Amino acid sequence: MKLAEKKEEFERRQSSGSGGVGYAVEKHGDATVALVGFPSVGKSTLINALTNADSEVGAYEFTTLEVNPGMLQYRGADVQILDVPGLIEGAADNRGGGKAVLSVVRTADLVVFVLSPFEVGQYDRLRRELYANKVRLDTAPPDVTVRKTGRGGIRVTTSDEVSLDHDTIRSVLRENDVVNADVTVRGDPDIDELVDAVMDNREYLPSVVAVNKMDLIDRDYLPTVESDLRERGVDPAEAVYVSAAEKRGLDALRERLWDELGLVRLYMDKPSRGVDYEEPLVIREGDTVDDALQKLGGSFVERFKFARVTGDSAVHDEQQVGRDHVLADEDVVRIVVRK
Ligand SMILES: Nc1nc2c(ncn2[C@@H]2O[C@H](COP(=O)(O)OP(=O)(O)OP(=O)(O)O)[C@@H](O)[C@H]2O)c(=O)[nH]1
Ligand SMILES: [Mg+2]
Repeated sequence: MKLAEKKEEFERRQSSGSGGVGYAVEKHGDATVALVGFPSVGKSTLINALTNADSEVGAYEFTTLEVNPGMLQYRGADVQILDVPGLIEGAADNRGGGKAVLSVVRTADLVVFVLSPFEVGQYDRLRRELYANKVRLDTAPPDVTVRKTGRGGIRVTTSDEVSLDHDTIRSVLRENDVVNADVTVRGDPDIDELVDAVMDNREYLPSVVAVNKMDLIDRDYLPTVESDLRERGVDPAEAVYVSAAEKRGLDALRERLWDELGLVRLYMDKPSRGVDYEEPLVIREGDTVDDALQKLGGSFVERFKFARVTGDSAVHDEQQVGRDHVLADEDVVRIVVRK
């Protein structure tokens, strides 16, 4: 596409009112990571360096107008990475077609903020857009259960740490159309978090900060970047510094993505074929034998008798476990099925 056409396309999207175009993104692989950043911070350059993707790179803004997926093969897992169009302030109100981009981001398992060392302040603005699009980052869902009942009003139970009083809790719930319910609140949510708990359309995602274009800065500019990060609540030691153009820092970034995704590799011990260390079955932290069976598909779910597990989740080698057993990374698992 020519630059002029791009501009036109961008303006068309700007004015296309609510919703705008949607992106059909098929989820592939074991987990999905979205690269989020302002235009021209180097998202496409980064996905090209990390994966097999071939996403257009341009020295002007809004080079990417589609969602481009790439696959990162790492430690036996397939991690899908999404290069999305640049976000700008007002994206959640659909500026620059931002709404469609944000809805793709919502489906990811991890958000990577891509920043330029000269514009670290974009971080706050990106987080605000995601917040407005009901994405909650780096926080666990509030510990609130709402069980709707037929009548009897709102009955509230709170644990000791809760600072909201019962009347406030009741009125927040009523404002959100909960009339009759048994409500249990634990922890110490504020009002916004309580609202989040009542609405079931919030996405809770972890995030990573990647500062790209590090090749452009001098050593003595680094403290500025670090203090800019600190000012925004990002521990500089937690950020990953890369140069997508020069392919530097990419190993650290891959490792960081891996850690944040919390994937669990299972080496399946297949009858008469031995243990498959090449292509692990990949599940999530906290997943059970049952989740592994679901992922295996076929008749494993119905015919399951027990599993034998060797590894960190087992108390001894070849431990016999049932469906509810929580598995650990690099467990060796043999599934025993009924004939
Ligand atoms: N020096 C340097 N330039 C980079 C780096 N990464 C990307 N660039 C340049 O920055 C410009 C924008 O890169 P893109 O990858 O197209 O940026 P983008 O974030 O995908 O931009 P949009 O698609 O418009 O949102 C291009 O000229 C790239 O060559 C880097 O690590 N160092
Ligand atoms: Mg791009």
